[in-house]
Amino acid sequence: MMDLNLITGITSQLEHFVEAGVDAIWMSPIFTSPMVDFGYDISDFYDIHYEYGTMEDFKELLTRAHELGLKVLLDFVPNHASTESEYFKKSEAGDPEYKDYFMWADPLWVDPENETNRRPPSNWVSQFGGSAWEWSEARQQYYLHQFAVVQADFNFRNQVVKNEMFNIMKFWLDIGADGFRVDALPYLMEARPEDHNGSYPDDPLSGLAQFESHQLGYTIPLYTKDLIDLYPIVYEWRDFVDEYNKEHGGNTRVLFSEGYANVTMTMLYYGNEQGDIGAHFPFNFDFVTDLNAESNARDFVYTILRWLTYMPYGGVANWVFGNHDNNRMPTRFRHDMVDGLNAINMLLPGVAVTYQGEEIGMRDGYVSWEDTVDVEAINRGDNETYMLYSRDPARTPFHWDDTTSAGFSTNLTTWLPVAEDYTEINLKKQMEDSRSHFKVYQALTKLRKEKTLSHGEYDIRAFSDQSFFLVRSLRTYDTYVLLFNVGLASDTVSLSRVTHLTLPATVYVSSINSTRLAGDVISENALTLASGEA
Ligand code: TEU
Repeated sequence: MMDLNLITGITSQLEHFVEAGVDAIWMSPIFTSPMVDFGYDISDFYDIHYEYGTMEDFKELLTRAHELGLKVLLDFVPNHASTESEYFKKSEAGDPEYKDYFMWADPLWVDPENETNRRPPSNWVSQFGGSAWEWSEARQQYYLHQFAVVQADFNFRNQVVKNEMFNIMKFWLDIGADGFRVDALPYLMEARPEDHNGSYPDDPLSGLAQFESHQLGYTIPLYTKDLIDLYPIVYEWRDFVDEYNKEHGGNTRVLFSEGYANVTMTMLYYGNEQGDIGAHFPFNFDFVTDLNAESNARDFVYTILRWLTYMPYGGVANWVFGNHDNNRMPTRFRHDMVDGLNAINMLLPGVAVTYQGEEIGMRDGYVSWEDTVDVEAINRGDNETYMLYSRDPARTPFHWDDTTSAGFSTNLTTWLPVAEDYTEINLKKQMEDSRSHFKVYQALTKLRKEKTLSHGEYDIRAFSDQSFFLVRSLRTYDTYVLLFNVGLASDTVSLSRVTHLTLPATVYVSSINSTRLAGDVISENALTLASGEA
């Protein structure tokens, strides 16, 4: 067998995406990096990380993907650069061109008796724990890092930095990337001393801080997150991508924005009422942050409708069920909800986003403290508490089959250990089994191509605390109905309450824990759904 690296490995398996019915893939960062934060600490924005492959390998991946009709999106990480980057090294050394590339600031206070006793410019905290300010001996100033110490925040009030971001985007679009998932946008801008009597304002302490008399880690990020001046930057990026599309043909290059924020701030990534346009869509994390195994049917309906209600007119919705930062979908919900959740994802209007493994119902892997590599878990946890923070369990290798390391590698040792259940849950088995999560997933991605599902109206309502329905209809085309019992007991529902539904109806897709099969005919008005059945 040919020796494969990460990139040629993906190229060799691109048919999986075609088989699964996927149209586009997003790769987390593949750029040169010391790999402190899974490649989100980029030291060269213009090159491929050596362990992952070469530029030639990546070009080959693009060619093959495009031949197969797949789009390839890259991760664009504008908020910060690795302290190993040339940008940072030159900035720290005071090179005039790079001097203001990052958020440098003098200490707020220095002990006149002992100069090593100094206080950072504000109480701002890093997402990964501890102060967001780090002292540089070389420069005798603090720099800001909203994530790891080695991820220095760019200064977005510096036009040179803003220009450089266009250069980076252009570079990868020229190579053939189809667009970007844009990382950590809420953190792009911070409050300026100029607007706060000359010094960086402290974030207010949360209630918890006063009770536990903790200074760090219990603040409300008022001055470091969701600042209103970050959105125009996103609108400029969209203009850039539109312009690029115009010049190079095709109207298909896209921007998806990543940021956890409340619904109002999130919707601003789409654009504003003044007519500025931003991301093609901001990731919708509601299924990740607001729903879980405890949620009832009304919570599902309410949460789904919130996005659809707040979304600006003409916007494209999207649904995210997991990613590399959160526990896997079957682990946060219940194992028997996998097919029902994939069905909502596919049948709701808008873009369906699948984190690798959701198509086969992969669960979190077990990663011991010794094997933990996630910087957040290491910084914030210890050998007892790390699991509260660790993102590693969702990052263990994909299960291709039941051979060594689940077919991910021919090595017995992989970068994170393979989850133990790989002999039970793997793609090969699910392709062979007559009924499987993967087969359900395939049926759903095929069904999505129906005009009703791509263009139709929707209605969604709870039958009870346990079950809800989603209807998609379009004039004289077929109507599609999803019934889902998210509760723990069986539930009998009355189909007469489902709008647009004419009985009898044909079952198109059913979950592996449904008693019904595709092709079955449903005519009963009192229909009993088992727990988790869709
Ligand atoms: O995450 C951005 C983000 O908002 C994080 O706070 C996220 O909520 C956190 O990782 C949860 O534990 C992006 C990337 O997806 C993440 O992997 C990176 O670590 C982070 O940016 C820094 O680049």
